[in-house]
Amino acid sequence: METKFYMKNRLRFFNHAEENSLLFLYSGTAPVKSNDQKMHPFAVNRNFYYLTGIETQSVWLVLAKTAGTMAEYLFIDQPDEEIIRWNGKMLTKENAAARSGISISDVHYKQEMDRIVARLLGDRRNLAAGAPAVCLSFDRLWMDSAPTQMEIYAKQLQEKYPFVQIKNIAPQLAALRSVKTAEEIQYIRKAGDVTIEGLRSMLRTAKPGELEYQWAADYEYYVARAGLRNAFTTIAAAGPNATMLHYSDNNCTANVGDLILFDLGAEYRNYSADVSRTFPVNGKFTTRQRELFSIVREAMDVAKDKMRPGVPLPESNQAVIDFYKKALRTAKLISDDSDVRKYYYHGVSHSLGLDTHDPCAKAVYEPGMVITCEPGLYIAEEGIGIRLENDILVTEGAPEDLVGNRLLDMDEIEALMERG
Ligand SMILES: [Mn+2]
Repeated sequence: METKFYMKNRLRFFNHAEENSLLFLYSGTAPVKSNDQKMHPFAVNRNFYYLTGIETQSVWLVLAKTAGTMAEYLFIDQPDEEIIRWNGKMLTKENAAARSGISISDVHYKQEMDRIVARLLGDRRNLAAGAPAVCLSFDRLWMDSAPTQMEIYAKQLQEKYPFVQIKNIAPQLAALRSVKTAEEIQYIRKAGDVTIEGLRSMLRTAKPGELEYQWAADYEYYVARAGLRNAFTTIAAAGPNATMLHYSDNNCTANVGDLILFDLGAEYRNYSADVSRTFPVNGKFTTRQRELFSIVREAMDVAKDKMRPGVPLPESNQAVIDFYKKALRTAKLISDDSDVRKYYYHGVSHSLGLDTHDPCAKAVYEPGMVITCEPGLYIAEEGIGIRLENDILVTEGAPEDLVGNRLLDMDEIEALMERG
């Protein structure tokens, strides 16, 4: 991604930011096991990354807006020879400036941060305009989990400067991130391409009687060789396991006669693909499996057709439910419309981007949104779970499917899985 992308994002954000405000974003820190160093995979805070392009842990971005001008600061750890000898190169002021487009004179070491923040707040203590607003991105997902570093920092600021007003800018960032640029769309498309190729590669090597994690490993081997990471834990669910939506134990045998459901996604430059496919373990669909697969496949088109500008978001899922009311009767699963939810118990779509479940601040579809389309059907009594998922770009006209029909055609799947 070019530096210009992050500069443009900061400018767009600045245009929405309130006058006389300071914004703080933090890149995050890698998790620690219990007695281990911070060496575990580090996932950068996506809002921070969106505005800086920097993927290093423990970096602060501070933006200050007054009288129509924006000042930008980065605070990084000071490179240390001892740490470099152990862990490799550290982010330098030069790299941070080059990556983000923030002037090198505004990139500082962290020990300077308190002094500079105090000065920025002092500069903005404009009596006419009132107290400065301090905006932070509060993006704690579960309210009963531990406070985030952002929340802890907000509390410290409030204690030290009781006159500031603390505000949450997560919604404004979500609004910006809801609509993708051409580069972002390219990255999601590329992630999807590698995901599909990984699945194709797996279908050539994985065998009936192997464990779910062995199938998953064949897929992940391809993704790793392509130089990509996985955006989330691979779901490989055979037979009845596929009726648990986020089953990821992946430790059961894939048996002849069962279907095996995969929900997975490679990540390219921090942009996620999210794809689901369902295959017959022994390479041949039964008549019943074909019947049910066709229903889910058709539901995908029904939902996708709603993903057009101006259509309220919930309508795509409602279209699937309405379609199932008829289709599941034909498949002899229901006799009452209200029973659809026994076999289909999730939503059909979510926003996709830097997060696999990207924040979305839109009520209707807009061109530039990238969303998933993932109808499913889960029949515990038959030991069958089917989910098919593609990534869709909303355009001015017809929705553009970034994954397309690859590995959705049952004849294509059977031909690929034919073992000589
Ligand atoms: Mn999904």
